[in-house]
Amino acid sequence: MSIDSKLATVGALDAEVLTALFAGTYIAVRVPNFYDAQYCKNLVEPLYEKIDNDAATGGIYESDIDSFWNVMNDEARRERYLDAALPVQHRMRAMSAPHPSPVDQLRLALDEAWPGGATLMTMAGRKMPFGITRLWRTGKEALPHQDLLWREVGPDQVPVELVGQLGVNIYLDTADEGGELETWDRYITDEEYEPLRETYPGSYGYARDLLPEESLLISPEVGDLIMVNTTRAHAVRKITGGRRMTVSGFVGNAGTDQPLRCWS
Ligand SMILES: O=C(O)CCC(=O)C(=O)O
Ligand SMILES: [Fe+2]
Repeated sequence: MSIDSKLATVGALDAEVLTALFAGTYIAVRVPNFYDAQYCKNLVEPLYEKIDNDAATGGIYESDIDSFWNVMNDEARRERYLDAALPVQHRMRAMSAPHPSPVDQLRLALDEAWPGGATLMTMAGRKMPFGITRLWRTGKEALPHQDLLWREVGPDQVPVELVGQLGVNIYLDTADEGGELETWDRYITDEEYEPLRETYPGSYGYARDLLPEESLLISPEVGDLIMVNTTRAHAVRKITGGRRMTVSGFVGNAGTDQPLRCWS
C-alpha cells in the first residue's frame, strides 16, 4: 500500500477523520482553504513586520512568542509564556479583524468536530498559549522529530493523561522552494526512545536510518490546515527559496469524551 493513502484530504474536520489520525490510520490530514487565502495575505504582512522588529533570532524558526518546549526549563521564560496565553489570542483577533482569527476558527472546528469538544491546555492551573506564529526563513529546516508533551516534561507535569498528540499548522505563507512537511509512518515508542534520550534531547534530530525509507511529502498551499500525528517522526525540509509563515500548535487527546487540549 502506498504511503499516499496515509494522507487524508478533507473539506472539513469531523470526529471520524480526527479519530483515524490519532489512531495512525492516517499520519496527516489536510484541509485545503481552511483559512481564506486573501485573509492569509492580509495577516502575513503585519506579522512579518512584527517578527522582523522584535523576535529573537537564531533558532530553528522565529516566533512571536516562545513555544512551551523553549521555556520548559527556565522559570522566568515560563512565566512570560503563560502570561501571554490570552494576549496572544486577543492580538490575533485584532490583527485578523474584520475577519475571524485563524486560531479561533481552528479551535471552533476542533470543538465542533470532537465529541468531548476542545479547550486550551493548562499547565500548573494556568491556560497555555495556542496558535503561535512561526516564521521560517531561507536556510531553515526542522530535522526529523516527534512532539510528545508527556515525554518532554514528564507525565506528572501534564494535568490530564494524553493518549495522542497532533501538530496543527495553518499556512499563511509558503516557501518558493523547499519547506515541505515530511512525515514517516514510524512511531518511536517511549520504550524505544528511553535509551536514545541523551542522543536526541527532546526527540529532535533523529538519524534518518532510524526511519523507513518511504516518507510522505506534503507541499503546503496558502490557507491549508495540515494536521500530523506527532507520535510519528516528521520534519520540515530545508527552505531553499523564500520564507514561510505558519500559525502553529499542538492538540492533545485525553479520550473521546474529554475536550481536546490545545497549546503551542
Ligand atoms: O511547519 C510545519 O510544517 C510543521 C512543523 C512541526 O514540526 C509541527 O508542527 O510539529
Ligand atoms: Fe513537529
